[in-house]
Amino acid sequence: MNLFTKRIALLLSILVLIACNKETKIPVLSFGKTDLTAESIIPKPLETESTNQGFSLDKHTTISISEKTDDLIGLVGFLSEKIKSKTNLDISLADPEIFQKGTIIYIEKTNDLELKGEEAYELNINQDSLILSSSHASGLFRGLQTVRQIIPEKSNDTITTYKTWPIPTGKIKDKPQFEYRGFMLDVSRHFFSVEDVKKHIDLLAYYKYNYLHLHLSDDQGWRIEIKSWPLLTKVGGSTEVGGGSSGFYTQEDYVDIVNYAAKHHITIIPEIDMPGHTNAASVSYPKLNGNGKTPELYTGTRVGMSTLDTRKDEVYTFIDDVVKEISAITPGPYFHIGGDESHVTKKVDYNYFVEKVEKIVQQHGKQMIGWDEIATANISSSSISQFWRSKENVLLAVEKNMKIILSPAKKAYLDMKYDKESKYGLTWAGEIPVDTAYIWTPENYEEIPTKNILGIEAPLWSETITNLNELQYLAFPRAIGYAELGWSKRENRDWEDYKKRLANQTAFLNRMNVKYYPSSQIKWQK
Ligand code: TNX
Repeated sequence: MNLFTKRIALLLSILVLIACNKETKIPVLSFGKTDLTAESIIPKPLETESTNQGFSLDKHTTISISEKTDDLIGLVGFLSEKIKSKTNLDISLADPEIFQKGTIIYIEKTNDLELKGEEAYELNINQDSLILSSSHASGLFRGLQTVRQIIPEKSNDTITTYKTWPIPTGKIKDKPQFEYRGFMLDVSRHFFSVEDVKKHIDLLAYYKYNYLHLHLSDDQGWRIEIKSWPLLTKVGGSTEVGGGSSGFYTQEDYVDIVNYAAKHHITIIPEIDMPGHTNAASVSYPKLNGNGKTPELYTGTRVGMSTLDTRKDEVYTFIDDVVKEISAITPGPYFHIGGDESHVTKKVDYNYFVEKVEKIVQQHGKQMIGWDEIATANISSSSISQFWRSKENVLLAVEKNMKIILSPAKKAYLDMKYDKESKYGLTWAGEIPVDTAYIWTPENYEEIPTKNILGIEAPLWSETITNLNELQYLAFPRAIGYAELGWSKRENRDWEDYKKRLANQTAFLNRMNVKYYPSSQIKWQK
């Protein structure tokens, strides 16, 4: 190219640029009357107001952010991926230099919100902009789940020449009532792979869970690599309920889960159950054993027959190593020591043990959680009691000014059968149909003062389930209800209203290939 043609080319490109700049906004599309308050959002937001118009999500929509930090860029990636999988639209981060002619999703970090708290968020949806605001990435992440839930399943193909997904306009102000909304998965009785756990995390995130408690050891299996005690997984992780070979997480696997959960603003809580539920540990290292029998691998489902030797120094060296190695790869604040059903540990030995282990956990920088029995020991108010069965124990914890996680078996145990038709599950705490799981008030349970309640957790013990489909059968739909109990205020919860919103989850659950229990209490939408 000579100088003259170069000049012409330059001039032409400037002309093209000017022409582009003259490009105007696409006029807002007008949809029929919408109603944001009628959307099937779960958990139900704190406050919702409708303005009855539509924001068009379509091929011209772009996303903008208030700051170019890794946090926010990560959120944009998450949202684009989810929009793509629901609508097949490619929506990405807008270049601020370039004029945006379509609707805009704006994700903003700001301290100017009326609602306080890291998980609080606001959504302002207008015809041409959808603005999501929070003071923290976790609030933005929770808000994005709401956005995902209000994108229509089907596009509107009649309003213009291209497909549009009209989102109802209005305003949502939202925050959780409890800071702790947990799910527990027992990977000991039956092992679940890293891939399965990740798939489960995807679902928990959609319903705004923020903790995943992994029950990593029990009589039947030790499931996490401890480098200084290698036989734990080699021997103790070799089988499971019903026999056959099983598995365990290497520390790398565990870190992979922790990081995947963190991307979904979910914190992992590791549990090593002790001094009971320790047969797998004692088979691996018989010197730990305290029940006087020769330990052998166990593939049955009885409980309460094993114990560590609570009066042996080596046992505490062992626990120190285990807590140290796991704590080092656990960014969250908690370490769960189990502590349940130690039927063959003398009461005095049990209390002595829990007091010593509490110190070990604290030395490794973690806060101790234990099942409700731990409150019989002389422990600090910073430790947390998880209520599963004994009101007496939980009131002891309240006396000690401890915080309580509510998992009452007769209401919140996901391993209980739904009803007579249930294929999997146990019945010792009763049958828990979908309505029973939902209709109770954690904010006012037994005589526990509300101020002591950290939140709720739904445990899924795995004696009767062996794979992801079976896990999902027991977990869904009940886990969706527990998400709402943890997040939404009592005055916003109503079974009749919830039932309809739950029925509308089918499209999502089917898209995610979730094998939920199709309870006849719900009129599932086809
Ligand atoms: C009781 S709940 C247990 C578990 C069993 C579960 C079965 C608790 C702290 N201990 O070891 O798996 O019942 O429902």
